[in-house]
Amino acid sequence: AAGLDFAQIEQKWQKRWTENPPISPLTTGKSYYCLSMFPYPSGMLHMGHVRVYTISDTVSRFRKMAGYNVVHPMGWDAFGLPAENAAIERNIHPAQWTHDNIAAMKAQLTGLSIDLDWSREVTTCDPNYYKWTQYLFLQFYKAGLAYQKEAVVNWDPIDQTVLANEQVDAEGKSWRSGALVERKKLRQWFFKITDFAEDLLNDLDVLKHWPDRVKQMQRNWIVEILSDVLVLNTFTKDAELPEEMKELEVFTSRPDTLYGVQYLVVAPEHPLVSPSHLPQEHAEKVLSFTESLKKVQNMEDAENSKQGVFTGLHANHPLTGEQLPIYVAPYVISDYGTGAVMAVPGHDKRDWEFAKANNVLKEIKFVVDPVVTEEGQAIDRGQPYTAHGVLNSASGKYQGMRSEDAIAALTAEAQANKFGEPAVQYRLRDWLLSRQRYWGAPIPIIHCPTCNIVPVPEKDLPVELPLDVNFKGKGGSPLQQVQDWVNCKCPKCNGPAKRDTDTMDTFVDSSWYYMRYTDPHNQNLPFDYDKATERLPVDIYIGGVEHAILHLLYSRFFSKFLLKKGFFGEKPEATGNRGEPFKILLTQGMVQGQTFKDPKTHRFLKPEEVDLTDPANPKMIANGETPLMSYEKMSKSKYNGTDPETVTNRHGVDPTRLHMLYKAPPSEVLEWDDISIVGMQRWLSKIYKLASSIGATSVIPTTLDVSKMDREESKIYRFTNVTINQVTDALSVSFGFNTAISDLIKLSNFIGSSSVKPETPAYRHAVESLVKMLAPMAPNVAEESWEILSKDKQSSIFSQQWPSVDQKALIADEIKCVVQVNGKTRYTIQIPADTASNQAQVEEYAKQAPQGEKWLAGKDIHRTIMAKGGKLINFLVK
Ligand code: ANZ
Ligand code: ZN
Repeated sequence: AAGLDFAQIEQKWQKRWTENPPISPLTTGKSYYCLSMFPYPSGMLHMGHVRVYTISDTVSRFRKMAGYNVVHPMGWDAFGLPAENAAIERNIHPAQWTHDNIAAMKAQLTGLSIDLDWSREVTTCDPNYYKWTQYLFLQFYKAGLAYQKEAVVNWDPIDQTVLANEQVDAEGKSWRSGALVERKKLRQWFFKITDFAEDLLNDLDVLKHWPDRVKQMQRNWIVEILSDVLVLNTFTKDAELPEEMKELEVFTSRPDTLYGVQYLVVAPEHPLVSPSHLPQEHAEKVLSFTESLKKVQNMEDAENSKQGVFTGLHANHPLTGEQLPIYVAPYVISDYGTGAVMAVPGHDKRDWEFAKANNVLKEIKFVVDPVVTEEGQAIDRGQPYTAHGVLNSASGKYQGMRSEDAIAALTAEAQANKFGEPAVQYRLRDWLLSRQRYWGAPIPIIHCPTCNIVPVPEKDLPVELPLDVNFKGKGGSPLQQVQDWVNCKCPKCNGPAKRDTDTMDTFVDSSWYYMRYTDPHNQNLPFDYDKATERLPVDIYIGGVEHAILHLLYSRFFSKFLLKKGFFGEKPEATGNRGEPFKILLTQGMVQGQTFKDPKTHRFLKPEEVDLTDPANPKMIANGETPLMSYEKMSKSKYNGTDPETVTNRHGVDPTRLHMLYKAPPSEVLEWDDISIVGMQRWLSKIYKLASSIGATSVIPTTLDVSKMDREESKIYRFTNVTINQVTDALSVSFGFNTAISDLIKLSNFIGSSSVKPETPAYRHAVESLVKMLAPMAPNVAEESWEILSKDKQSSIFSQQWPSVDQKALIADEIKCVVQVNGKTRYTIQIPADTASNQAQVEEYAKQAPQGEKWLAGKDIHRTIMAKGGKLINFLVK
């Protein structure tokens, strides 16, 4: 490629920056927290990483030059399944595997010239980090926000172990044993994130600088469509129900079927199902039924079963007053809706099956009919009619109404008569955080036969992972087999007890890492109050849209909780922020790879099967035919992956970074090919040449005065200022890095074709500003060029102040133009200087001016004469 030896320049500067980090100008006294999502240490950066870290590096370097005290940290989301798999498959300890990968990726990041604050590095699998993850778990526990309950898990019956969803294949089989995975109930730990559902929903409105799409995804995750919750009155002759039990809330999406309700069903876990509430003669039977369900191995079977028993309780139908029996059955799920349903066997399949199986009804009611029934054609009553339709004579005054209208009408009636209301249905479930796996932060809980659940005292944290474990053993988590770790003393009664052998979901680790970065070496607390308050919220968070839901939601939950608990405060600028952790969210689009397919067989072609000598005209090597070409998500099976190191070795780091930023705006898909990187290489060489051509001979006066410049100088000075204005906006507000680059290309072209003498301050100002603005995106070539431009050879471009805009130079250069009509001066106008030679344009300005209406509108202009270089224009009218 043309000119520069990129590899040599990169090595030179990466070495110097490491030995002697440039000192930022720090002129604003303000802090800026630039965060990119920390990677999983898989061992290799991929192109998506290159994109996200190039963006955050650009923002961070720009902010430093603009005088901010910037934090741009990096760390490792280092717990998780792949490390454990490596242990099983390759006999290498997860800790070793992880640390080797971190070392490799750290070198790769440095190789990409990403300027990171390594003194703040955090690694989630380091006991110094997970000690505080455990500490935070205990804070949630003490606040009643971490609790245990039974939950359904994927169970491998051969390996006797719990599987993550990702370990179950599409056919529902275990990735390891191949056994058909069962769904089994086990005691699991949960975070009560649902307590924060309302705040997590409403506070999305605080997030003015988040993409609407992400906010909508969060909204949809937290809350579902408005449905109707109807409240029905329960009553019983035999038992005295406490006040709060006298109303039974059912959740229904079909209020139009209200007249068809024939009984009610509650979930086995419903509070109504308690011996003290049930009539004596039923209590025993109900309890032995609910007990029997706890022993069920496969929950799906129970949910699908039609089993159930009568509770002995009744409720009044809110419209007909009819007494409806209340049943308990596992087909009603406890944590969905209100855990109780109004059963409409005529229109709901599950209710129908339950009624038939338990023989609970003499006759099934039908209240909704299909809209079009041909005369005389009988409706099939051998099955429930589940679709919307038209209400029949069984629905009283609603007869003839369509379901859609009846839903609204019955909801209104329920509201008016206070037996029901439309409600927000939270979709959000509590967060199941325990994992039956080794490579995670142990849950700091001890189970004692006498004291039950005992939190590990804070002074005993961290509960360290034992290193000597057998990964290939069968039956539960490897931790369960480490007897001398599992067996411990109860901190309360000192008796023999056992540690909880579950570890935490890795999303727990990543829900607070950005807080730890504010004070990563704190030995006494997760982070210091003042340090966190000073830095939070994060100013900009950059990462993949695949984390738009869970990671961001969990982080918001942690941040809100910790603010509430006083772990940090809100600095004055953050008032009203309501503990939101991330001010600006920039979700970067996917990097897609160039994909080739055989046009006949649609088989993916390997790189060695395609001839790319003429990149615009690919050929299949086998037969010379043109392959099908598309851009698709990079994957091994499509042979369309690109390895960052190969790209940077071939084309240079700076050209790769620029190409990445230039090809698409950050949030859009980037179709990666390296055909045009050569354009970036040439441009960088051109900038280097511009710098070389003026060297370090002259110095820019501290103030440049546009009014004292000659015409050409003022032109280049204005152009430079307009560019500074646009590029500054792109790097601080719009994040349109692609337009910033095209503005800089225009500036370099303008300089290249300008007739201004290189010795003039205006010319030097243009070149220096160009190089400074290039620096955040192409740091190596900018620094190399700066070494030439600067008299002080020790000074780094990253210690320079970001170019400021001279407002005077932004005002367009204008001249006064006298307008005459038939030789008589009538008015004057201001016109842009660079249009003064364009007669048609000046005529337009004159006509459009306010006085043009009076003097020129409707007149028959037969000739126009322009004189004095646009300073006078004479209209000859009849
Ligand atoms: C009466 C009815 C009549 C229903 C009808 C359906 C059809 P979606 O739309 O998926 O949210 N339901 C409510 N809570 C339940 C629970 N905890 N466990 C099991 N089922 C439950 O489902 C809402 C419907 O699912 C509700 O509307 C309720 O049955 C049932 F012709 O109420 B429906
Ligand atoms: Zn005890």
